[in-house]
Amino acid sequence: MDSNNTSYTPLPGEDPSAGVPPPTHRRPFKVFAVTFSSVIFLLSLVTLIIHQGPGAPPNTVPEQPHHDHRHQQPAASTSPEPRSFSVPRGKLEGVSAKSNPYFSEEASYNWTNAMFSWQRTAFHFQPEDNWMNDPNGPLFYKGWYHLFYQYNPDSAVWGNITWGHAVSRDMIHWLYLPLAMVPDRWFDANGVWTGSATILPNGEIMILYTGSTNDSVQVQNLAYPANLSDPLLLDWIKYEGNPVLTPPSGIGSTDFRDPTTAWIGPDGKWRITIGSKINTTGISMVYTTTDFINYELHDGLLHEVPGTGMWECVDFYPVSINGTKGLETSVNNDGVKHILKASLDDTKLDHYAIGTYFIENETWVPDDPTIDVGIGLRYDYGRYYASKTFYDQNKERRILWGWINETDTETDDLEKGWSSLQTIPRTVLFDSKTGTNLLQWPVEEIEDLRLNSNEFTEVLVEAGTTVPLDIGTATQLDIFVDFEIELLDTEESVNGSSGCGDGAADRSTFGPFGILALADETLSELTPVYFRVTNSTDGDVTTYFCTDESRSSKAPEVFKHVYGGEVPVLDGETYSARVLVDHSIVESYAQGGRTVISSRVYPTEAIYGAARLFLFNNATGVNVKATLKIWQLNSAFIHPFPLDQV
Ligand code: DQQ
Repeated sequence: MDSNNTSYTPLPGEDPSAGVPPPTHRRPFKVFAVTFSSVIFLLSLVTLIIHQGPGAPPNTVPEQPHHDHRHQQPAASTSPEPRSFSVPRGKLEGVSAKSNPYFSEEASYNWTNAMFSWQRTAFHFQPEDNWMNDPNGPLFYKGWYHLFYQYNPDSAVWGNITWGHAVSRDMIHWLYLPLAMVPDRWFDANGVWTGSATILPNGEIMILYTGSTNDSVQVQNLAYPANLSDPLLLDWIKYEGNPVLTPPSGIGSTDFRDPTTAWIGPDGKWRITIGSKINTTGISMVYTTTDFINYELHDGLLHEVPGTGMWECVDFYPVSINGTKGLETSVNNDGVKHILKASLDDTKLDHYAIGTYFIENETWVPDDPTIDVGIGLRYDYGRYYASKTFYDQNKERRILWGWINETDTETDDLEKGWSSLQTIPRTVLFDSKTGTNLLQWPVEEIEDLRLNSNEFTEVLVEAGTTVPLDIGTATQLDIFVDFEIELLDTEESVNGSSGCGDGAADRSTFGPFGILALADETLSELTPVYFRVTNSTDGDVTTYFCTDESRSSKAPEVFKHVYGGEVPVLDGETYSARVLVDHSIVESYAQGGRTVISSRVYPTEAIYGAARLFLFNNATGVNVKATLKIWQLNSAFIHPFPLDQV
């Protein structure tokens, strides 16, 4: 990127002479925001709140031009047809990386440094620069949360994979440490790939990770801390006898990766599971060990699902059926269910299912085979992959990490100099009210970032209108919103299409209604997060929670999707959402975390002080009343660890 780029037109409220704010040190533009928002709010009252009769309310989210066709949810690209593709990096090596093809020869949008800089997040974990993918071996040790991650120290694209390392006291503010492991042995010469940590009862820590060997065979390796008295766990020793596991007979040499955290049975043996495939059936194998060096492969599989392809980053853990605390990985009794998660290499989606673990024959059986692993529930219906949980013994909770890839092009990533982030760590609990899904929720520590807040009570959003929310700048937010719906006197009663429709502009009787995040004042860019309620003639009501990226950016090369999934709304519940806005990520939780969507968006105008927040209601048959509490969020402190001062 040319740092002297002159094509950039300063945004309202942005002082071009002030330069670009440093990526990890943003503060809300408070003074500007108050003035700007007040003016815009008054203008908006005149121009934007449109009242019409219930018969023909206007469409508050303009439709896309006809050529920009979108498919039904969950995910459909709205980008122009790509003209030149290359094989995504990593695929040839039997592993996933950036899944979108990139435009090798096409000019990208005329991005400015200020636009690129704005895209960097303020409170999501990102390395200082370059490429990151899967979270690895998360653990809590001697007062520090440790996060390792798949990291290319040389470039903003996948390759030369090492283990990056950072520590935190609260999983929000992070300190980068030196690389934990690099590909320096024959058994990981082509990459130190994904793995998990197990803390043994005697305090030892075992890390099992996949190495891609000098011959690109996937093997499992053991590593352990050089010095257990070091709370930072700076140095790691790779076991001299590595690899401890090679692909068993019948398993492809590039289809054997990502060992889980181990759990121990009453027989004193540890178990791990590793994902693979046989033809197109996704599988998970179980190994037992007593010393993490010698292993026995169990006859039969923990589980398999035909047609789901290679299972990457399998995760397996118990959840309490009625409790409110997370469980250590080895807990197994009548009060628990077990979650099996696989990251599907073919679709790049993370699927989980709820079921029962039978340790006597090392099998797991789903509660409902129609929503088995890979064909039913997802952790996140947006851009999300390669997740991993760990048990946080510090606060007795299970924490879920997930990798959020970019949806721009590799070309843009190389210009920016970085790619990917991790979600806000989420607590995971079984939803005892529905009994059919997990609840994910941002860790409570994020609340320490809260600054000032605004509250709005029962704001009427009539069918076909938008309502601006006067909150100042809207790039770092923690939004809580509750919607109540009020039926209009209309002939319409049945909503024909299901799912998220064709995006937020696709009107139906009972939706969509929601918020417009990262919108500019003229609504030329916006990211709707919304509910869409559908019913049928026989009275079944289904609610979908969705995000529509199709108008999120004017940059044509950015991939844009309509994302979403079904969300249970129980009798007496309002339609509730929590939305974290952090520059280029909009992370949305419906009904207390039953359905979650992470969206990456790259606005060109709705940035810095021009980013605003609206309510919208594009239903034809209901008015909605919205009650909100919205906090501005501070930036997290994410910097190198001052090791020279220790
Ligand atoms: N990423 C790692 C693999 C894993 C994949 C390589 C999932 O171990 O299967 O970077 O994103």
